[in-house]
Amino acid sequence: MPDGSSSGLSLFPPLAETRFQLEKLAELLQWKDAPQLRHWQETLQHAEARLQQAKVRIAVLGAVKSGKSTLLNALLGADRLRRGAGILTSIVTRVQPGEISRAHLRFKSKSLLDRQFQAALAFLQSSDSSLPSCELDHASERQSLLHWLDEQPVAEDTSHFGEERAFLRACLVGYSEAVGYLSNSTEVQTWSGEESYQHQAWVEQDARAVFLEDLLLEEPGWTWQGTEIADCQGSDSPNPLHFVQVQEYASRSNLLIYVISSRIGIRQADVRLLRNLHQLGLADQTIFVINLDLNEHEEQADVGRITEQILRDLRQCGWQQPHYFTFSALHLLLQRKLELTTREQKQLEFWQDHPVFQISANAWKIFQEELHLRLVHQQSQTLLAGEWSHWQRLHRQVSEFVERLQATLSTENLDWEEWQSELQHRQRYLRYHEQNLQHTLKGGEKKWRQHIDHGVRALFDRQEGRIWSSLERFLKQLELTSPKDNFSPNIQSMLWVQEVREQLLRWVVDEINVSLLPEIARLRSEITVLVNQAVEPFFEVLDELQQKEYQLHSRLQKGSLSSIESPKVYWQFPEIEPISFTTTLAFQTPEQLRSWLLYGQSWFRALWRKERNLQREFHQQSQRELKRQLLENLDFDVLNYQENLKYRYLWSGTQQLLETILVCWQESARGCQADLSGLLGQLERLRSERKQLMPLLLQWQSNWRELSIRSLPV
Ligand SMILES: Nc1nc2c(ncn2[C@@H]2O[C@H](COP(=O)(O)OP(=O)(O)OP(=O)(O)O)[C@@H](O)[C@H]2O)c(=O)[nH]1
Ligand SMILES: [Mg+2]
Repeated sequence: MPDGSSSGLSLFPPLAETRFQLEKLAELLQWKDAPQLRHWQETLQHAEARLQQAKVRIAVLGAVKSGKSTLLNALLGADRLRRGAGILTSIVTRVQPGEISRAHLRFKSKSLLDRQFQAALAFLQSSDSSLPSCELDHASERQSLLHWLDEQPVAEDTSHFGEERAFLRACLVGYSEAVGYLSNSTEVQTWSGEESYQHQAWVEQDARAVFLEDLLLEEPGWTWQGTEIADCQGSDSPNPLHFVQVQEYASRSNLLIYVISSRIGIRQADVRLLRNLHQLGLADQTIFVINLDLNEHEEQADVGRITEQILRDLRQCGWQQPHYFTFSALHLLLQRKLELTTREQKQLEFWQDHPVFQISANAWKIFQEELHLRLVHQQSQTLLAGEWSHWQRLHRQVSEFVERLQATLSTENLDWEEWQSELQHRQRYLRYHEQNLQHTLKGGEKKWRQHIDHGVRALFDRQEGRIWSSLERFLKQLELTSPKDNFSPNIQSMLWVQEVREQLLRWVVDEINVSLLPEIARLRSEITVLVNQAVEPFFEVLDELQQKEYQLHSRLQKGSLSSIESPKVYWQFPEIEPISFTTTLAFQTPEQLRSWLLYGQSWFRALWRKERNLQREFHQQSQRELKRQLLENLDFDVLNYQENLKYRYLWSGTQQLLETILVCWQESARGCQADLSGLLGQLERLRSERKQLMPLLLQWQSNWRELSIRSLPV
């Protein structure tokens, strides 16, 4: 049964209610097409669209089978994410709130898939020239390759290409089912309602998961608006790229929930990931869930013992006083889930009188409260501060508008001329400031661009930058393993290529990303602060103007609305997917591999003719050549990454930020030119109705004021 204790977090500020109240006002005044009201409604729509993008992110992390998906399901109150034995989570599965269940699956583009497929094929071809070539869209070629893979005995020295074999197989087996979703661009497939369960089949089988690039679920059970929670791959997943995806998602998250199974405790892979999170500066954002396996622990003392052990291990990883919760995710899921299988029913009954039951239930409650607090805090303090001020301005403007209207309706002889001239004065004043704002943004662009340029250049400087010094250290320490006795130079070359690729990947994850990702975050926040500082005075102009007007006309008591302190203008860097250093790096393309392979073969022939110390020479020369090739590739890839980071991420984000700021300023400026001239035609009618209208307006005002008081930032 759902316990209903997860209270939802509403979008902050309360846009939907604001829209509702504005509609009500239009109704009261029977004035649906008033330009001023329409302007405010549009302002709200824009804010809503921006807030749809802005997300507080929560990453659920942990080892394989620690219960990550189970915990997420417990939070949703339904079995929405596939859970069970084996490595199921092959892709970061993101969950956002939605009115009904929806699954959005983004498929790889045809060209990306082809590239990956041909690269894997090139590896295998090196080991066996009888391997047929294959274009994925040729059914007969697929069939013969699959046949070859099934029939060919796996020789000892080719067993190293297990990963490539598995990938090729998955592509071949799943292709006919996936082909409908593949095209030249990335395709998004959406399943709604009952159909949305189909997504589970796509993530749990390799023959389908290989075609996927991204998976987003909308779930009514996830009620925290403006947030996203992600079920990440296990820290000990055998696929090294999974670790990268987890690292990258975690580094963008505001909160991390690390799940540790009480049955298993902390494993070696956890230690690596935990240290990594620490280095990324995410320690304070991490909370731990010790997932109790109720079948394993008969009594409380046992739980205590295990908890102690886990805490000791966490201290080793850098958490002196970890924030942790101890409960059984499966138990809570079964309690909340609506339809139970007979087995689940039995399990639940069996646990009914379990001595640890109460500890688990209490911890769950506190866990949810903690989650709520942290999310609200994140939303109000950082993410939405700018939007909050924007909304607050609109709120004040509408109040002012209604008060003016009331004044107009209750005065018999209104001095329109005075009113008009005041409005014109305001318009001139704001136009002047708008021009200034635009000048400031134009002038700032050059400075900010330079700031980004310097920052990125400092990171990637060949002499002094951290990235190259780290890459050079990598190249220096790189040692190829000795060749096998019965080596075939073809296979040996490919094995070395693979070996180097894996080592490089690991190096980037453990040595480079841990400093690169925080540096990028720092650069992003520096730019954000600089831009905010530059535009702040312009928002102050708006606020001052309004404050003055507002105090003049306001009949509200001091101590209510006007005394509420708004947070400082704080516009956030927009949501753009960061560029991944790891996936930009070398040895991705089959061409590079092929050229290396050709090189290896010619070397072998040349050496063979000389017939001396073949193996050692081959080893040494290969190492030299591979390092040279790698360096060449790295030169190109790092430059490529650097440019993308600068232009496609930092600069493009800054431009978006500037656009948003300008639009918001203009919206607010227009909103405070509360132009009642459009009202002239309506005035006689409204005046004749004022006896009924005034009390209704008063009532409306009190609801309107209520909105603002309820939405105070925490
Ligand atoms: N007995 C018991 N089983 C549990 C508990 N939590 C999870 N399980 C089971 O353990 C299995 C693995 O749980 P998942 O939630 O799929 O684990 P995961 O961490 O998402 O695993 P991957 O996605 O493969 O990394 C599932 O069959 C769960 O039902 C628990 O507290 N007690
Ligand atoms: Mg899982």
